[in-house]
Amino acid sequence: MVNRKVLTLDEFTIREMRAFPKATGELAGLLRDIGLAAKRVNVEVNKAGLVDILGETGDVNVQGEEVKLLDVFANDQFTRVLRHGISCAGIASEELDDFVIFDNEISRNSKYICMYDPLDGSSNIDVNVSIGTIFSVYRRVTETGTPVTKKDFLQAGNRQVAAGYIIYGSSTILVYATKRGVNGFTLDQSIGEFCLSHPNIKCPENGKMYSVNHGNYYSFSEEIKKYIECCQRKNKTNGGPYTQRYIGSMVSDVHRNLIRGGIFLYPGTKEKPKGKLRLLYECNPLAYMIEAAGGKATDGTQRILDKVPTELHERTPFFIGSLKMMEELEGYLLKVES
Ligand code: AHM
Ligand code: MG
Repeated sequence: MVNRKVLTLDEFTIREMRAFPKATGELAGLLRDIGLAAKRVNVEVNKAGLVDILGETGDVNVQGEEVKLLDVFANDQFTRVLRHGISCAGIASEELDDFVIFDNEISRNSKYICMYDPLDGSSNIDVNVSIGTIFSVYRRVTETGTPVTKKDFLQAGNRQVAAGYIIYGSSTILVYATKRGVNGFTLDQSIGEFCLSHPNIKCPENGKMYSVNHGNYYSFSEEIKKYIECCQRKNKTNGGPYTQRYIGSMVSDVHRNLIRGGIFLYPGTKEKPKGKLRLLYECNPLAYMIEAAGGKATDGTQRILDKVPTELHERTPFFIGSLKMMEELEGYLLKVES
């Protein structure tokens, strides 16, 4: 029997839209499209162990079908669904060198653009560890009716209209934020709908978990090393030592920290001062979400959302998490060694 107390993603976004008398429904449509693409990716992620979908792009599987890497498949699904939807004028993806213009009558007249990392945590794909899609939505700055340009994509994160992620894990969950708050929807596989399961998510002010790649320890700055030692020490004021958790899929690490409280760090190293993570596809959407939930995200010197990007695939050091833990980290980052 269907539980009518449970709101589906569509019902929820339409209700939210009604709070804005001038809303056209385009954002609700865009989120519905993202939900649809996510369901398709979910199906493939779930059967990744059964069919040979992990081979090289271009291989032919036993059914004689062309095999696609899951991240290529995910990118294709999101791009295709948004191209055929009515709410998106163009996209940029971590998988593609350049942005894509949806140059048809309906798309040209759409007011939103979308950016995504179609499958974050790619090193975990073939070992059954949670992976996810991260997305972000902006209002275009060019005139509707014309093709989108690079300017539409190189906007600061503080101009996001919505951002979210889908995690294909022990269950599949879609979490998205607007300025009205952060809400999570778990996929009910039996009816194929995302259902509201985590309403109004708030990130705990404090937490006990820290996530960092310890393998990079000797390449970190002295400030970061000192902060990590602080995480490991017994400490009455912060409840330390903290517990270390690092999945290697940032989207899953940040999701856990969002729900339970915690901090995630991907600092720059001596060899790679800007670190590994991409500002537009990974850091901005997660920063927008954590702020909407009461947390904080910086690059070590400034708020992530205030960074003005100059290129699509720009990287940035990234620190994100519970407010008090971020403040504690900042105390260390300001202590510059002489
Ligand atoms: P990806 O988009 O290719 O998966 O790369 C991003 C991922 C993050 O999800 C994760 O936190 C990080 O890379 C792990 O990198 P490392 O192995 O250097 O710690
Ligand atoms: Mg990624």
